[in-house]
Amino acid sequence: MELNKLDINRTKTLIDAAKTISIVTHFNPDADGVGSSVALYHFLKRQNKDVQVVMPNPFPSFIDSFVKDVDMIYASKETKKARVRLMESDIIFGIDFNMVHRVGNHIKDALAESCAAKIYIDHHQEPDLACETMFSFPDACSASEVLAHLLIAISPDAIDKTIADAIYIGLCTDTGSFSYNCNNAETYSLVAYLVSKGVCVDEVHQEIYSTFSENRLRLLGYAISEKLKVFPQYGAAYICLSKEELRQYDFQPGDTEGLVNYCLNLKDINFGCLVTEREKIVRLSFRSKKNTIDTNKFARTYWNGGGHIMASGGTFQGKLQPVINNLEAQIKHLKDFSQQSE
Ligand SMILES: [Mn+2]
Repeated sequence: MELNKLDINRTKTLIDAAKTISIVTHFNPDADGVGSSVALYHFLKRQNKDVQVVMPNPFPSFIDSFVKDVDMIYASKETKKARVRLMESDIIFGIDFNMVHRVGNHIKDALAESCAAKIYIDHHQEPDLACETMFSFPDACSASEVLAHLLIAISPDAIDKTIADAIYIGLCTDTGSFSYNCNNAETYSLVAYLVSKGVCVDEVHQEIYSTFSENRLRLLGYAISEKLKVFPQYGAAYICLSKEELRQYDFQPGDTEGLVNYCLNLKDINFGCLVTEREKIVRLSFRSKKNTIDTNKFARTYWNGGGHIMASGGTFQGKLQPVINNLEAQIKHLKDFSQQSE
């Protein structure tokens, strides 16, 4: 990963001159967004900056133990405070998103309107952001990976155990425990470096993956045994969970994390989708096997979304049934999104 030297120097100069710095990641934050925010927070805090993480809304609880001693506000709870903070910042770091609206309705206008110098660190396709500086690497496995290279470039001794742990959870979760999007030897050199800084891989994995509630594990079993629908002729499968079903299993944010990947465990199934009905919105997650379907294009075309080629998402305002009808119709045209057809 070749970070632009001018961009690194500009970032360094901006940090040196700044007093008030905010860090923001996308709505429904994942471990990559939270981990990289936490890592950057500690890095800046050690330079005695006034730093705050403005989290759009709460993140899954399995991340909690990696978020210690971080000054954080939730825009979904303290909207006004979050907006004022963004408006009054000298720098805003935006991490793990490629479009302003991805930070959610509470703060997207404040982010767009703030006069702060904006520095973006991301790995999504086709970024569309007005900013001072952007470190956009769609080939990177995670935003955390990009951030790690930036921090080391700014200060070779930047990474201590706290920062290393936070970066590692981003690397590990965005690659499905190093099973996709990580064919770059450089990623493993970084992992080796993080381990040398004190990351205990066993402990982190237990913390992240072995913290299911009983309800979450039973929801997983129910989803696979009762709700998996397979379309062998189109190489597709999906799981759909209604509001009511989620309620039965006392759904908590993060409980369906990783569920969509089970569709791809099937032989000859290249495209998987998870549909979950939330309060006023239906959320869709798409996954594909390597060199098969471009889910980013699929999500952009049909579901007002996007993301990466092998992992993306979208949303629909409205009821569940039309979503299912449309999805099943779209599955019949999946070959239009196959990567070989280009
Ligand atoms: Mn990410």
